[in-house]
Amino acid sequence: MGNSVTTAFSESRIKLVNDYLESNLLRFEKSCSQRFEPLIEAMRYSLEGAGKRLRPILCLSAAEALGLDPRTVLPAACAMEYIHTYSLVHDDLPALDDDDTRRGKPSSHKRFGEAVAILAGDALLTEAFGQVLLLRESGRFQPAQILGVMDLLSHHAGVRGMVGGQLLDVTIDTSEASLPEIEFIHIHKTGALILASVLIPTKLAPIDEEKIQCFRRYGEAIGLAFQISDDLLDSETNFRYSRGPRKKPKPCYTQIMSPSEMKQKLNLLTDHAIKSISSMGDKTQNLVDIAEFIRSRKA
Ligand code: GRG
Repeated sequence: MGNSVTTAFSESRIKLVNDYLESNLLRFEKSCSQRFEPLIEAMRYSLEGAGKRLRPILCLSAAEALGLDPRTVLPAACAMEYIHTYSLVHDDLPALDDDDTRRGKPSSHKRFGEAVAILAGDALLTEAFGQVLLLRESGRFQPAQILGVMDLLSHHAGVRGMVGGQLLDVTIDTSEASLPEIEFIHIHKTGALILASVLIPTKLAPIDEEKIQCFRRYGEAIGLAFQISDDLLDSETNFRYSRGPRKKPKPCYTQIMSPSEMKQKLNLLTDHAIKSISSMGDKTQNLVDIAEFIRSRKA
């Protein structure tokens, strides 16, 4: 990586993540029966494409802010991309959102059929935990630290995090949704994985509780800010409507806030995120850049 990697979303940093993702797919190909190739092809298909790599980039940037070599946390950063990608594959299925496209191309079930798409999602989720175990390869981390990362991932991706939030997203009666309810859903459905990406390095470096809380406040604020920016982008294109079995609008900020109120909230959350890490010095610059990216993103 050398000194060329200076900004959060620089080409070389995205390449670092993409190369690592690809190297692990090649590992699977080498270590499993050729008969499982179609599964790896479907995993690769969904991992590739126009993904921003927000979660791995957050993890690398948080590691940097703590003085860790970002390369040492790549396995956990890529585990976050695995979990995020599985959630997109499953969310696109006819039983959920029934979306035909994802990351600029046909969604997984459109390309491979529902059965393979479900299994590719299952494989990405399961292998994410295998990826975390690869943290041991740098020789820098203790088993207890790696277990801490596992604990964080299961907490934020499962019942207490993204999957719990997704349950509410698909079952809530949106006509009665209040702001606290919509935020509760977003904090879990979208925010939890973003927060976990920021918190992973705190499990891998000596760090006091006060600093952990700074990272937590930052991660919570950008998690919600990201969802607001997503809803804002959607409101500029089309109203968010599920074609899936719900056949009704998804819970989103657009239902209860005007675009200018949403922009105001997005600004407040972004400012709060940046302030939360302001006492930690210039190693946090990439985290600041990511918050600014979320504030003004156009895609
Ligand atoms: C199916 C268990 C399960 C969960 C699905 C994340 C999610 C939960 C569904 C996706 C629906 C959605 C569009 C949510 C809005 C926020 C979001 C996560 C957008 C997609 O994330 P990006 O913009 O995607 O980071 P890329 O492709 O850039 O990685």
